[in-house]
Amino acid sequence: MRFHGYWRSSAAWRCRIAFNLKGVAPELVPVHLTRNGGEQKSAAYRQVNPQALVPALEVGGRILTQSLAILEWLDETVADPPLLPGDALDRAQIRAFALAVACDIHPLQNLRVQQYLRGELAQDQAGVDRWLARWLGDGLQALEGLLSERDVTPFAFGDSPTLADICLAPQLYSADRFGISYAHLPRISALAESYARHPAFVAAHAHCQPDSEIREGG
Ligand SMILES: N[C@@H](CCC(=O)N[C@@H](CS)C(=O)NCC(=O)O)C(=O)O
Repeated sequence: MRFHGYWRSSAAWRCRIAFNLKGVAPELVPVHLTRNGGEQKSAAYRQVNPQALVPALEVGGRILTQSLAILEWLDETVADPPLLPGDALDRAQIRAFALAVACDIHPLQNLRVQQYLRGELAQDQAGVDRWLARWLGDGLQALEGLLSERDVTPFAFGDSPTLADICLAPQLYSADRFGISYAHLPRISALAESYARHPAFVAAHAHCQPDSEIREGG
């Protein structure tokens, strides 16, 4: 199995958490998202993923793209621990939370979107920061709301991590990186503490990856 990823990619990070939880260790193929204009845009990488995005997973002579598709494939092929536990209603709520991050929040902060804001739309850093604060801020507030009826547990949907946590953890790193505070959101803040303690999440952290340009604590 070969995994095409980048240390700071939150979509690749989702997969890394799941690989760690499931005890799977694919070979890493680093794709540098900014060097030489972005290796993801090279002709060679577009053969792997025509979307020019990471992650991509080579497995069984095929290529899987889209982190959530990779995560569901992994969950279907390595049962324990389940990423989508519970009954059909539980699983729908976990998916909804994960999709809120992956479909509605993350795409608005993606590298190519920020590059477009800075380039074609000629926004300065203050303009980009306003964009990120608006969409990431609103998104995190909504995630807190999605959990508001639930008991406080170590993870978003119970005692063990699910697809929801896998999507949220890297998103919180991005929030920190872009200066978007979630200190006023008690459930999201408590989840951040759970992730900081869980070995699978710690090992998946951007700064712990072999291609990282920032070392732990850096
Ligand atoms: N929906 C995709 C998103 C993938 C994605 O946006 N990847 C980012 C890194 S997190 C990327 O490759 N960005 C490159 C770019 O914007 O040029 C997934 O979940 O896999």
